[in-house]
Amino acid sequence: MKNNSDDKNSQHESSLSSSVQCCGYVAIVGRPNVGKSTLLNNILGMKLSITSRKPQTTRHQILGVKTESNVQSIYVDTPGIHQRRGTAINKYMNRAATSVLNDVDIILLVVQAGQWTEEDQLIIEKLQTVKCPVVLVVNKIDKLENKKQLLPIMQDLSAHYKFSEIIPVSALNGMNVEILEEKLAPLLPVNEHIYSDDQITDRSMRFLASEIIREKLIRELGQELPYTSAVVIDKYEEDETIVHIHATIYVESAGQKSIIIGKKGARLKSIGTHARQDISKMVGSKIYLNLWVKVREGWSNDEQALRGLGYGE
Ligand SMILES: Nc1nc2c(ncn2[C@@H]2O[C@H](COP(=O)(O)OP(=O)(O)OP(=O)(O)O)[C@@H](O)[C@H]2O)c(=O)[nH]1
Ligand SMILES: [Mg+2]
Repeated sequence: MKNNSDDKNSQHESSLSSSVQCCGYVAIVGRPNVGKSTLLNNILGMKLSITSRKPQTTRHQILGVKTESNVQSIYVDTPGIHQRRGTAINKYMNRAATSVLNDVDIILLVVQAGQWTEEDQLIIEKLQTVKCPVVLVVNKIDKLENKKQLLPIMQDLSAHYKFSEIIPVSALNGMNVEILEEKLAPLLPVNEHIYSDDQITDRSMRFLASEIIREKLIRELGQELPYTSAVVIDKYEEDETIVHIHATIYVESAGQKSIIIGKKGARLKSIGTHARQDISKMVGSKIYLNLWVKVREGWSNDEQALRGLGYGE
């Protein structure tokens, strides 16, 4: 992933204002629910990565590309690094997050203002061996009742690691996000752009559609849903006027299946309606969406089943 370009960095100062191209990878890491995906979406100015109030929403690395004149930033949203039960899906998610640490040009460590936890500390320990600059993003500052709290919070945080910058932001309302981007640009290496200027992600519409369905599932079910559900797209076919999508939601028990389907199918219908609206907005055409729910016992702790459901390395 990383651009091998240390030798080119001397050209960097002049490059930001010249025609020399800069391009690099920026990992967005942090414990679950601190606002990593919301930050990526705010930077891109569009909804690419799914978000929710529930921790452990993001399960895969999601690449979001932003190109502005000669600077291309390739952001990598990651699952929240956590200490929960060691099931195969949890291990997969932690691997997907930590594997980027030694393979990018900049790391954004996202924390929540005023809420330093053991999981944040765990990530600091993982950062001890990284060579690239680490920028601390102190998110959700809109939630601070007293803005005077911010300075002491930032001072305390600076003791945890030698961060190259500490930037307070609100990923939700965009406060300071542009300032964050301005701080990142000079840290990107001189390198040719990897993606074309209009490309936003390397993920397929098929993948993004499955993520949207999963988001609606999480949002619709809230606390009732254990994070043992997965969405697989069985069919994705476009014709001139409509995209036909058949998808299956896999859960681990008959009880979970009936919760998702709801009374007379009302819940599944609502999940489908919301998903269809968002997928239609993303694809820019009409969507026919057919959703099924199936039970596959124990999939979340079964490496082979996980791969079958799209959680492969
Ligand atoms: N008030 C406030 N809420 C925020 C902010 N950023 C994110 N949130 C909310 O925090 C929750 C979690 O946001 P996500 O972006 O899904 O968090 P994440 O770090 O990607 O979470 P995982 O993918 O589970 O690791 C959502 O309800 C967001 O709306 C912020 O700046 N201010
Ligand atoms: Mg996320």
